[in-house]
Amino acid sequence: MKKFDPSLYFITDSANYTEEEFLYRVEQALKGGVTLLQLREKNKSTREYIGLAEKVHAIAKRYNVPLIIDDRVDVALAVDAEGVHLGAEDMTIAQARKILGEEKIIGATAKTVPWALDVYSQGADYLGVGAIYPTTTKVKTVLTSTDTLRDICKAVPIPVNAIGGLNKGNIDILAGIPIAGICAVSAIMKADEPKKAAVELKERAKELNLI
Ligand code: TZP
Ligand code: MG
Repeated sequence: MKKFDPSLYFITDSANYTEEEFLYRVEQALKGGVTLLQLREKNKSTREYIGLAEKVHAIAKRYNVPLIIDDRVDVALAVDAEGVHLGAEDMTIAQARKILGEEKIIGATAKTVPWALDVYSQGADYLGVGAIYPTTTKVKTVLTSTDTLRDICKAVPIPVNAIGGLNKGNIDILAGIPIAGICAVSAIMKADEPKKAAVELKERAKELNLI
């Protein structure tokens, strides 16, 4: 069975960076203790997505951190990434599981308890739930209350991560909710020092007993 640690889940956004700067930031985040990494690209051609995924995967492997590809089962297969993350507009979890087999990690977005139960029953390995706070990252989403987040955590036996606008200054809102980890894009990606940002976010999450 695949093993993964979702406690500090860094989701990338390459927009506004040269490839060199982007890869540098990703590596710095890994140095800072990110435990799971998602490559999230919305505007690249398939070939560009695969090209970047190969480079990111090579770096992630050096830190023993699994690489999850957003949206695209084909891209994940092409680079032999450790998994995919799928939302409401992507292939279903059941379809992806059929294609990828049992060893790959399949993450799902869920914003309600019935939705969480549905994707869990289809074979999802973890859930991303949010947005907890408004986000500046380009995404089609709505806010999810911390009550719903708590209910989802209690409803499914798989790891549940909180996502959306989270940073070291506001994750205290999650205290006492049995999440498995924190997902962050901007708090790490756009930080002056992504390594320091990852270290500090992890420290704060630990202080609050979130991870
Ligand atoms: N799904 C819900 S919110 C979000 C996604 C992909 C973006 C989170 O980005 P940030 O910058 O951590 O708010
Ligand atoms: Mg998606």
